[in-house]
Amino acid sequence: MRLSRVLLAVPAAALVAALPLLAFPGPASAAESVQVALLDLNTTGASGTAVLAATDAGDLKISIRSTGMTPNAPHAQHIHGSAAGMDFHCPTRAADKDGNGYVSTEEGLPDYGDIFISLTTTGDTTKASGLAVDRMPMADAQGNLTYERTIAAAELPAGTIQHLKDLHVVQHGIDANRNGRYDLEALGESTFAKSVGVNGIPEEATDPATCGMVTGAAAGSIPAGGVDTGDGSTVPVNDRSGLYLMLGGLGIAAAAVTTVVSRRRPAVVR
Ligand SMILES: [Cu+2]
Repeated sequence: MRLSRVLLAVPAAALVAALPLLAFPGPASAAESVQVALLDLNTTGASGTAVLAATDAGDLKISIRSTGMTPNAPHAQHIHGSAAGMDFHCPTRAADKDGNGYVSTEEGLPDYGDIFISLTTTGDTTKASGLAVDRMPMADAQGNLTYERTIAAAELPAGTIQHLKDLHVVQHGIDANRNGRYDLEALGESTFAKSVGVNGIPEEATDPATCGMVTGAAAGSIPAGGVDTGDGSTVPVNDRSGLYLMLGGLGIAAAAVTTVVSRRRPAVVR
């Protein structure tokens, strides 16, 4: 039985108690392990650390610990980029094309590239699960988010381990007006969701919170392909179908978030 399955099976209180011990067990015998500093992308105070460790069997173990995340809220998180080309990177504030003070999902896409792996807690990890927030990690009442999962080699996109350097981690979901939830008050509807015809999704739920690039000597290959020009041409329209599906899922999940939160809160507070 995999560790992740075991974790899901234990009581929530025990899980919370065990997480500090389990979050960063170290690279051990990993063939390759890289640490990623997750930096605050939208000045919300969120930050964190991710460790991507390739096992001898070619699996990828991902460990993430973040703070300053929207409390009691799900955070869609992904490995963005490509193993086939383009030197994607985390966006800077210059990516805020509409000047609303926040880099949105679609404003960041030309920089950080499309979803490469969805860092869900269970089940599918492809782009199709990019905004399956019912399977994304929840931040606790203090805004701490801990995530641990090993994705089997067979489930990884081709070239993942060899191209770790071309990839980076993005966590989504911000609370711009710090009222403790995703809503429409601060930033209105998600412009990205609206651009694909989905209305009513809070911008706060989709805006990226943190981004971290894989760096260092053990980070795999030299980036393949050319440097992204930032004009969006590296994100073909037909590649956004997955995101569209995810946003549909987010719409459903957004309605369920309040229920989920109220159900989880007692376990978290305790
Ligand atoms: Cu993402």
